This record gives sequence, C-alpha cells and structure tokens, in this order.
Amino acid sequence: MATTNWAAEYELLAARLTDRGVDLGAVETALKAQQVETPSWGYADSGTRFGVFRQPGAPRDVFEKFEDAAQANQYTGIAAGVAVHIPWDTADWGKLAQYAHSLGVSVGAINPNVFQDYDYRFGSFGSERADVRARAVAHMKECVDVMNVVGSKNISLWFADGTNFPGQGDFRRRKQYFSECLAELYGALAGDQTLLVEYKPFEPSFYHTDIADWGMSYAFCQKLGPNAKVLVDLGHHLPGANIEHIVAFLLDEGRLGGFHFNNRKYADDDLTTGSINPYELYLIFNELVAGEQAGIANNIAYMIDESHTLKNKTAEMIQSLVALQTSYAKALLIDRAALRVAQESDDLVGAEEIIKDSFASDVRPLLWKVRSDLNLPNPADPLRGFLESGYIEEKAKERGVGGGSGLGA
Ligand code: AOS
Ligand code: ZN
Ligand code: ZN
Ligand code: ZN
Repeated sequence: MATTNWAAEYELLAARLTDRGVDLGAVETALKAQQVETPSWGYADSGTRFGVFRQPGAPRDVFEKFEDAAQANQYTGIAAGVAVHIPWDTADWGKLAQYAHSLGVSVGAINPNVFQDYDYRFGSFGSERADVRARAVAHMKECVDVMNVVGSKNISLWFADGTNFPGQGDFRRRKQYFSECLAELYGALAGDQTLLVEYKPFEPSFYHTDIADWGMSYAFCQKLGPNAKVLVDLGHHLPGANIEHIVAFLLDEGRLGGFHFNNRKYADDDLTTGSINPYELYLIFNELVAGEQAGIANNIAYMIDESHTLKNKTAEMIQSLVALQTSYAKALLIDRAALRVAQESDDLVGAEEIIKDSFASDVRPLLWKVRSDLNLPNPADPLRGFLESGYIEEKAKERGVGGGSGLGA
C-alpha cells in the first residue's frame, strides 16, 4: 500500500483554506482544545435484553475500565474525562481519582442509578411512595458526595420513570414529585457543580415517560436555577426530530448542558457516533461552532453514551471520538460570513452549498497536523495505532473472559 505523505497533504489543504480566508491557527487551536468524555460503562461487557456477549479482555472493575479509557485518550488526545456510573462502578473514589490521574485521565460526570432496583419499578422521583422518592434523593446525594471527593463538576440524571398504560399514573402529580425531588438535589450542589437533566420519549416505559422531551427538561431546569441544564442524548428523540434545532434553541437560552453522543437508526440504538448519520452530527456541530463564535457555548459537557455488544469497546470508542473530531473540524471550516450573506438574501441554494462544501472537505490532513502537534502515537490514524499496538491481545491474556458487565451484573 502506498504511504500517504501527510505533510504534503496538509500543505495543500492549508494553502487552499488560507486562500479561502480560513484562520487556520484558530481552527487548529480549537481542535486541540476539544474534549469529549467517554463512559466507563461503554468499556465493559454489555448486551441486549436477549443476551450479553462476553468478550475476552473485558475490564473486570472500574480501574480496568479506566485503563481502557486511557487508551482511547492516548490515541485521540481528546478524551481525558471518563464518566462513571454508580453503582455499576464501585471504588474507593479517592484511589480511583489518583489512579485516573496516573493514567492521564480524570473522573468526569457522575451518573446515578435510580432505575434498576425492584423498589423503582413504578418510578423513582415520580413514585407515589414517599419512601421510594426519599431513597432516590438520598442516592443522588451520595453521588454528590462522590463528586466532592473526585472533583467532578457534573451530575448527569437519567430517569426510567414513566408508565405503561393510560390511567396508571397521574401526570401532574408525578411532575410535582419530580419538581420537589429535583429541587432537593439541586440544593445539595456546590456553586460550581451542574445538574444535567436528560430526557427520553419512551423505553423502558411505553406509554409515557416523566421527562419525555427537551421542553420538559428545560421547564424543570428553569425552575431549579442557572446550574441546571438540559442533556441531549442523540438517541432520545422520536424519528424525524431536528436535533440541531433543539441544540441551537437551548444554546440561545443558556440551557444546553451537554450531550450523550451516539447514533441511532430506529430508537435508542446506542450505535457508534457518526456511524449512521454523519451529516446530522455535522449539522449539530455547525450550531455548536456558531455558538462558540457567539461566545455562548460555554461549559458544555460533551460525553459519549454508547455501548456496542460485539465490537471491541475501546476501538469502538476511538471510532466515535474520531467521528466527533471530524465533525467539529468540518464545522469549523464553514464560511460563516458568506453563509450569513446567503441567508440574508434568501439564497437557499447558495446557503445550502456553503454547508455542503465544508461537509465534503477531507479534513484528515488537518487532524493529522493537530495530532502530530500533540505528539500522539499514530497521528494519521488513531484507530489503526490502537489496533496494531497489541493492547487487545495483551488484555485478553491478562483479564480472560467474563470479567464483569457494565450493566449492573
Ligand atoms: C438511557 O437510555 C440513557 O441514555 C442513560 O444516559 C444511559 O444510557 C445510562 O443510564 C448511563 O447512566
Ligand atoms: Zn444517555
Ligand atoms: Zn439512552
Ligand atoms: Zn442511548
């Protein structure tokens, strides 16, 4: 196979972009600053309700999940944070924070779990039983204690709460329970900690979900205060939803808290980010870059939430990270001045072509340059670098099969 002369490719692209008026230095600085958290649960064995497939070398505890996450960061340079899930992850949290530091990563968002215990089968914050609601709030407060130990700034809430049949629950009463519990939790946070509220239209409940869409998350956050923000999981919309519009709206309202990146074809498929619809991902980044340039895209928690059953998990995560980096790079190249002119003159074709032009750009030489500057091991191809490193084989020997599942068990 002929080897690519990346330096020459970069020179060509740089000349073309500079010609077009792109501030390449600013683009590269932005790319070097990009950070996306990967989820601890995305490295462990996982499955569907039809079965869990154990992989050789799967991490056996949270420390080993962090080792794998550190690999994803080592090859991409953009994934220093690792979100954890309590109680899927158990640890001496101080020790874990130190261990993470020694691997060049850190503990990111804390994800409480108020959905898997039998007590929560009819709801947590939305339960009719005061003792169940109190238990859920107490668990969340324990998660805040963990945040304080590890220095985490985000608590990321996802609720399975909902009902399966008409009449089963009182929507308004449940909403009020949610408001009360959320307020109690919000009161336990320090001024520099953020409450992220995720929404989802269905599953595991199939008639109604208590926080079904971004508007409901937004309404709860508005009442709580400035440190409560909406979390957008790309898999949590009904077919056809315009996610980039939701992103722009929340950005403008100062309520976009973060993302759970993944990709979907049918429902909450949790497929590799960018694998099904890279254009949608790019259009989301278009809004984010516009927000950055307007100075309103601050403190957004970029996180991946996916867990494929059959791919090697770390390789899968690197694929997603590269897709996110690629989308961001392309969005940074959009000619925004020309786009504005086209918009203001109602030039539909012109505006759309500007968007399509950057999407069609091959940004690999640019990413090669950024990764070279960051001294990453295989700047042209992080995925190949990881796959050829021998790490997968080494861990298969060391850890064996059936170490542990990320999903509860
Ligand atoms: C569930 O559908 C949500 O996406 C959650 O954010 C996530 O998958 C899990 O609960 C991790 O906390
Ligand atoms: Zn999610
Ligand atoms: Zn989900
Ligand atoms: Zn998902």
